[in-house]
Amino acid sequence: MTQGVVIAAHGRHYLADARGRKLQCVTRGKKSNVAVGDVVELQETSANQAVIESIAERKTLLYRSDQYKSKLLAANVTQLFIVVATEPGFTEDLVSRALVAAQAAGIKAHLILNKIDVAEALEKTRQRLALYAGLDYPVLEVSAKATPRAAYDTLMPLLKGQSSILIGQSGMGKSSLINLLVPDADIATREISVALDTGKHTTTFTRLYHIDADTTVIDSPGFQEFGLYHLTEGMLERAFPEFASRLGKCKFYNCHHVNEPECAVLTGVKEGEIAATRHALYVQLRHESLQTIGY
Ligand SMILES: Nc1nc2c(ncn2[C@@H]2O[C@H](COP(=O)(O)OP(=O)(O)OP(=O)(O)O)[C@@H](O)[C@H]2O)c(=O)[nH]1
Ligand SMILES: [Mg+2]
Ligand SMILES: [Zn+2]
Repeated sequence: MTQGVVIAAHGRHYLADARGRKLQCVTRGKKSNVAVGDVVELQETSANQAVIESIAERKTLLYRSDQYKSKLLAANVTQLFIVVATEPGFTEDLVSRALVAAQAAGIKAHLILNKIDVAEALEKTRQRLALYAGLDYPVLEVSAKATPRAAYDTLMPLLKGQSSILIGQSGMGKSSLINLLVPDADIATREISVALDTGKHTTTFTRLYHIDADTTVIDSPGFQEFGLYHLTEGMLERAFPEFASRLGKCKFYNCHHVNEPECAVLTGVKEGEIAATRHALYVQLRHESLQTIGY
């Protein structure tokens, strides 16, 4: 048996790194519960091919889900960077959902505001992000294009010694930032595009890069939806940091914080201490979590 780390996933095809050797992998049968970042036991079948026999216990698992199934984003990451940009515009709903996913997975989250060189959209974008800064999520301002050196200096100290993933909508600049942070990322990506038979400009598969022995960073394809059907009500209420000081203070011990009388969370919304948009998202996510079929 060979041990490896899954560094790329495209459908049910995987690429594993076994001490520098790249092995194309498949799972046995129809199982597809492997995530980039997983440590796996491999049975080599030919020169550069292997079967994934088992997955080591995960420290963390970040994933999305719809009503029917979950979609694994990455295993064993210690922190999440949500990349947004001045343009094209981003959806706050997706940012908040990603933050909830990180919180529920026990992963520290940061926001990166990229393309600050687009001056005309900068102030408006900062105002939209003030909500998250107010919740103590760090917001890092960079321009991968105009000031790459400064972007590197801002991000690299945060990445050091960590396993990070960059996520966000398409076109925000995740891959541009990865190319700054990882020497030869471009070449590595092209190699894998060939190996996994893709090859477009926009990122179509999740890919892990080693920066040094104890530092990794994952690039991921842009997403338009971030379902969180797998989260229970209890997980949801704890995934909103602005609810924390109010939990347990509602009139009813099993309060859902939706429309109950004397609800401490709803009081917070009414008094303006909890953003109405965030509470509305909580209500929506709770609704989704009750629709789940087959978990
Ligand atoms: N003006 C400006 N453009 C940028 C900056 N960073 C990236 N871009 C451009 O934004 C576009 C999208 O960048 P990518 O890095 O491919 O975005 P991505 O988030 O990886 O997109 P997907 O792979 O589709 O999810 C490209 O045309 C980049 O050249 C920046 O700092 N300023
Ligand atoms: Mg990309
Ligand atoms: Zn309540």
